[in-house]
Amino acid sequence: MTREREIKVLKGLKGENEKWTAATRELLRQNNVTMINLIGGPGCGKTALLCRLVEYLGGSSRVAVLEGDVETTYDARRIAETGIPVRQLLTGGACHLEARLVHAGLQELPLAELDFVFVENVGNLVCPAEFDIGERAKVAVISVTEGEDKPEKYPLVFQLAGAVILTKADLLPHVPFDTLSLEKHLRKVNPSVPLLITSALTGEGIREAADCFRGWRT
Ligand SMILES: Nc1nc2c(ncn2[C@@H]2O[C@H](COP(=O)(O)OP(=O)(O)OP(=O)(O)O)[C@@H](O)[C@H]2O)c(=O)[nH]1
Ligand SMILES: [Mg+2]
Repeated sequence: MTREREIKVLKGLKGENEKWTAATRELLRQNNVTMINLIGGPGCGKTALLCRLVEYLGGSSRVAVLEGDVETTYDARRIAETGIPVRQLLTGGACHLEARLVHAGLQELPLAELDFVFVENVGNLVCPAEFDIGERAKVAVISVTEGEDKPEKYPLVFQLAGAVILTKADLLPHVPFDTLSLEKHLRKVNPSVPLLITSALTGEGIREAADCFRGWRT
């Protein structure tokens, strides 16, 4: 006796994401734009870093930002104060940006007039790493108040990153954070990724970060 069975075939979220990732890569190629995906936990200093970076990169390169958040336009307003083009992308609850939303944001930027688009992903060290958005590179951002062990505890973003940026270095004299220990944990998951030590407050390391990103244009 045969019994009817309903089998649900769930097309992966990732499949849909890959379609938009490919479209974005083509769009960026046509316009010769380098897109960089900043990923880090809530409050690690992504927006502050971008505001400082714009000062250094802005002299020689044309830069825009896509700001990813669950809610609010606070960060887009902070970036807008620097005078560069910015669009706020709201996920309405999702813990990461998906390629389709990023693609829509890019369409609203003057791509033909740009060299770099920085995407500030939703504050989260896990989910954003799992979703490509068509970027040239991911950058893992971690602050000195988060603990040296994070690369081993949240390895994916550190494995995939083209650079790791340590932020808030001005706080090092005041917090029990050992940069050499961070590097040891990082090397266990990624032996060769550059580690850049920065402070948006003092400007330390921002020039080096800008130079690193300029190197990705060639
Ligand atoms: N001392 C110090 N504080 C910093 C630095 N960068 C950021 N902060 C502070 O850290 C807090 C969070 O900074 P944001 O730039 O908003 O961090 P974010 O990663 O963009 O935060 P979300 O977008 O909410 O995930 C703010 O109070 C900043 O003033 C820094 O280099 N040094
Ligand atoms: Mg921010």
